[in-house]
Amino acid sequence: YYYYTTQQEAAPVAPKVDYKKVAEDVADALDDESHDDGSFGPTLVRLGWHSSGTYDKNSNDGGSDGSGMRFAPESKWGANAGLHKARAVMEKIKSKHPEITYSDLWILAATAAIEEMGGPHIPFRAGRTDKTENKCTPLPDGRLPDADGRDHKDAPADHLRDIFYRMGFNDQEIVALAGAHALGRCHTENSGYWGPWTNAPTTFSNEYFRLLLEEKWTPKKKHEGKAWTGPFQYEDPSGKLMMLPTDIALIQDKAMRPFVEKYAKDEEAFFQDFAKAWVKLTENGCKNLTAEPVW
Ligand code: ZEM
Repeated sequence: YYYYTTQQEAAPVAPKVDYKKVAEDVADALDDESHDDGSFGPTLVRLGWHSSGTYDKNSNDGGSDGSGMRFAPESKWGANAGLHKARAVMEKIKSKHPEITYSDLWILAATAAIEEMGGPHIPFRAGRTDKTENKCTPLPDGRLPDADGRDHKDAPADHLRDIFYRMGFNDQEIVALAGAHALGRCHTENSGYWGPWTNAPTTFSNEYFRLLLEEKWTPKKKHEGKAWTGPFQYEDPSGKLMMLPTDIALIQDKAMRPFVEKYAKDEEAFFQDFAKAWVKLTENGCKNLTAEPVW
C-alpha cells in the first residue's frame, strides 16, 4: 500500500514540442532551386489549405485535425494532385521533430511559410491529433473548390459560396482567403491550368487584388506558340500571368468585388483580414487547442 502511494506511475505526458524551432526549421527548408520559383512556400500553403478546407460545419467533420490526406482516398483526390511533394518536405521536418503531430505540423508549416514570404505574423495554436488510417472515416470527394465553378459555370462565385459557406465563411472572408493566390502557380500536371497569378509568386502581398483590377484578363488561347488545349482560364496581355474562372468571379460578383477593391488599396486591411480568416480555416473542427508562441 505504501509502495503504491509513494511510487505512483507517472501519467503519460506528451513530450514537449518546440514549435518555435519547428517553424524555424520549416523556414530553412523552403528554398529549393529545383522547385518552381525557388521556394516550397506556396506549395506548403496549399497543403495547409487543402488539409483544412474539407471542413463541414453541419456534420462537423473534415478540417485540419487528423491529417487524413496522408491516406487514400484523400491523398488521391484530383484536387490534391501534386501535394505529395509538400508532404515529402514535411516528412523531413517530422523526422527531426517526431513529437509534433502531422496535423499540427502541416498548419504550422503553412503559417510559417506565409510569415517567411512576407505575410502577416499569424498566431498559431497547437493540439491537433493524428488519426490512424483505420480510424479515418473517408470524407466524400468534392469538398474542395473547383476552379471552373463546377455546377455554377455561369456564376462561379456561387460555387465559392457553396463551398466556403459550408465551412462557415462569408463573402468577405472568401475574398480575403483567395488573396493567397498572390503565391505560387498552377501546374498543368496537377490541375491542368498553367501559370502564376502574380509577378512575385514567392512574396505574400496584395498584388493578386491589384492585378485582378488593373490588368486586362482575356481567355487564354495560346501557350508557347501553340494552341492552348488546357481548361478555360484567363491570361494577361503578356501571357505570363493567369487567373482562374473562380478568381475572375471575385470581380464579376457584385457582393464580392468591393472587397477586392478594398484589399487592392489597403494591404494592411488585407493582411489583418487574411490572418483572421486563416486562423478560422485552420482551426475549424479542432478541439482544445493551446496558443504557442512561435514568432
Ligand atoms: Zn488555390 N489553387 N484555390 N487557394 N492555391 C491552386 C494553387 C494554389 C483554387 C484552385 O482551384 C487552385 C485557395 C483557394 C482556391 C493556393 C492557396 C489557396 C491551383 C493550382 C488551383 C487550380 C494547383 C496546381 O496546379 O498545382 C480555388 C478554386 C480556390 C477557391 C477560392 C485558398 C483559400 C488558398 C489559401 C488560403 C496556393 C498557395 C497555390 C499555389 C500552390 C503551388 O504549388 O504553387
